[in-house]
Amino acid sequence: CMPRSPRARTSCVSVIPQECLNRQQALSVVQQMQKLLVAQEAAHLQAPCQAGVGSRLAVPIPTHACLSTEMCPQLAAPLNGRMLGRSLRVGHEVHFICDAGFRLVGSETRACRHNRTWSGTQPFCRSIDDCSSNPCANSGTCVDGNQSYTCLCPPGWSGPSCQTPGTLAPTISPCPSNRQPRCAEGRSGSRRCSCDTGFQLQPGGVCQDVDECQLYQSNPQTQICLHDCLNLPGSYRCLCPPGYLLHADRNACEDVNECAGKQHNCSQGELCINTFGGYRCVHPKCPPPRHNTSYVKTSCERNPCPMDSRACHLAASSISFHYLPLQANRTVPRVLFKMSTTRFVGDSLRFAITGGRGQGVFAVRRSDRQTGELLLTSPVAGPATLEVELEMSEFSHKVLLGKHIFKVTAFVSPYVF
Ligand SMILES: [Ca+2]
Ligand SMILES: [Ca+2]
Repeated sequence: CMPRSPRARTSCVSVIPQECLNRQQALSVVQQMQKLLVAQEAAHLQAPCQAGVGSRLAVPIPTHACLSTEMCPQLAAPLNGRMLGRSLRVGHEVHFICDAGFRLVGSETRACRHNRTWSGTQPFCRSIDDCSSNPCANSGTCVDGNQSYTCLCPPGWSGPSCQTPGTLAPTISPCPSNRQPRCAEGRSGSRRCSCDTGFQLQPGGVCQDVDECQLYQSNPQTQICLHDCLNLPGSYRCLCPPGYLLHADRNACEDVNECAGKQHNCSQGELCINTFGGYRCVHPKCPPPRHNTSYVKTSCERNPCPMDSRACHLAASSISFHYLPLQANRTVPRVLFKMSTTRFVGDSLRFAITGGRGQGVFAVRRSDRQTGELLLTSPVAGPATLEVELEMSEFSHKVLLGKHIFKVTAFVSPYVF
């Protein structure tokens, strides 16, 4: 019942939490309904015997329902929803409901007809589009989540709705943080007052909002939000930086996969690489032809060498590109990447770092006879882009048979998530 849109929050729609059903209450109502329905059905199914011998039931049961043992085909509950009612007999009904965050499209109720077919059509549950109200200001991009949305803000704007100029600064809610308590007179004439959840009774007799952010957020042991916390009257809300969605647990931040959701602006020839908190457009390129050596444009495999070209035989037989998204300050040592050969004909493999700008934090080592691995050896504070070039050389009786080059790029997030 908290206003979902931050704009609604600033316009101060006062919703008293007690008037609304929380998740547990709503679930309990649904369960009660289900029980009622099962009980009714059971009564209905027993009725034919009584009706058949001249029952004196006050409510007449239609003959076809009493006598019919004919059934309709089994129905399935919709994905992200449930089916209430289990009887498939003629004259019976089943009902469909969707989970929170979804709305039903199609028939809410279906009845088993005389011709043993169901009325209506099979419904399905469609996710409620949280972006339909265009909640992001200043040309922010809205990303639909599970009962929530995230605004991806353009440069110069931040905040949950891209309404804050500059860096992320929680908006100060103009809603009053004080409320009147609810009081009742006791028999002895004593007066007892209490406050809504999220408020605390003050000596002056008013209910004052508990600032959960101030109380818990500054201490890593009690931190309630993974990133930022916004205090609200009676509650609080966790905020995530642009490029992240608030997780369903309401306190963690989840990276938005812009590449999967087509929320990127990479051009046709570019590859979209999802990173923590963003994405990159990359364009891996094979080396241009040189010294009788050329590479297949699409896979960077070396073309066959002219017989007499020593330079070509010494050049790498393949060059591959690898992009690794990484969170900031990961614990080390950490294996980032493994390399091996499928066509091992020599007697030994050697692995080495041969270039790149991130050698200081990387190391290579052999993990088994045919595999080498790239290790991160010290934590990296983001944001950073680290590049490293690795070489795997294959030898037979100390004679070089061939070598493969791996160009690895790590995109490190500004955050630890
Ligand atoms: Ca609060
Ligand atoms: Ca991302």
